[in-house]
Amino acid sequence: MSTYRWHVLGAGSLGSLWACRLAAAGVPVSLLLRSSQRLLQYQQAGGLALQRACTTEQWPLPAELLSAEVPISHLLLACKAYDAEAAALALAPRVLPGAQVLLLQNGLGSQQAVRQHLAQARCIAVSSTEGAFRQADWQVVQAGVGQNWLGDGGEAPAWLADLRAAGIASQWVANIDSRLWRKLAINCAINPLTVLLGCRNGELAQHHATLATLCAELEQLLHHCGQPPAAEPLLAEVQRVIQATAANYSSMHQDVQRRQRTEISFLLGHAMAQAHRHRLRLPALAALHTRLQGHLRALGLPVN
Ligand code: NAD
Ligand code: KPL
Repeated sequence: MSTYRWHVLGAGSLGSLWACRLAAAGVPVSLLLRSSQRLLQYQQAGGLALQRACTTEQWPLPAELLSAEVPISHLLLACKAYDAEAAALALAPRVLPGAQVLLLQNGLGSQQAVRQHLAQARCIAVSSTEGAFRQADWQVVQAGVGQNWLGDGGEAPAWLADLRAAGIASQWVANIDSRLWRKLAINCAINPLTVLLGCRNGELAQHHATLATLCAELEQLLHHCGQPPAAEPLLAEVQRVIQATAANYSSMHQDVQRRQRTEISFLLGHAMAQAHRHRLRLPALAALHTRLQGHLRALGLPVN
């Protein structure tokens, strides 16, 4: 039995998946919920339900508000990138010096914002290819097997073994920024196009010239941002991901389909902000960003 407790903020898809697997391995877990109303709903539901393979398990994990007073030594921040900074700010008074904080957000930009508010903690970024979705409130389905890469530039922590024992495929990497940049570049090439064309990932195989232009600009950006290993060879990797996920709708396409806010600011928006900072002209990416923002605006969705 672990002597520490993971607090999990965000009882959404990935947060619930991590929380249930940790609990199943005997690691103490508490959920952090955003309001008394959500807490009551959670209690009435009798906990989280996780569906994986052919089984559904009920996990009546303890839950508390962000404003509770229990100090936090291990925190899994499992909200969307656009909610991460506010969540970190709200939890900052509870986070102990030297606390371990895992940042599950896709893209880049939110991790830096969180670190500013949790300077007392060790913030570790995670790049995840796991898949989960919410069937209903408090009911999560594991959608496929994936991998998590974790790192902060330092040594691997001892609790990594507990993640693995819980069946959370976790690999410590020396250069997590390179992983995050590589994934961001792949997402920038694929996700906006799937939204604008209204298609599954596989249909992008018919848009080779567009992908080649976008990848060439993304490679330039990666070089200017000090990430040359993340740039090599991008187009081939994008084509591989398109083939491997041909039947899927990208996460951004799914967000738009559900009329939910996208993580655009932490993907293509972050890429454009970095290009601007480096005075780099990337016309195809800039046009894609403008078209995507126009598309979101027309649907009444946030453009950031
Ligand atoms: P989600 O929307 O399913 O869950 C996020 C949860 O955080 C929601 O329940 C929301 O209410 C909660 N939340 C937000 N702010 C909060 C606050 N202040 N207090 C308490 N709760 C708060 O999102 P998700 O799909 O789990 O994604 C989380 C991150 O992981 C995203 O950046 C996403 O891109 C990334 N990711 C997701 C998947 C996946 O399969 N779902 C895969 C890879 C990466
Ligand atoms: O990560 C993805 C996403 O949809 O966000 C890809 C790799 C593009 C798969 O759909």
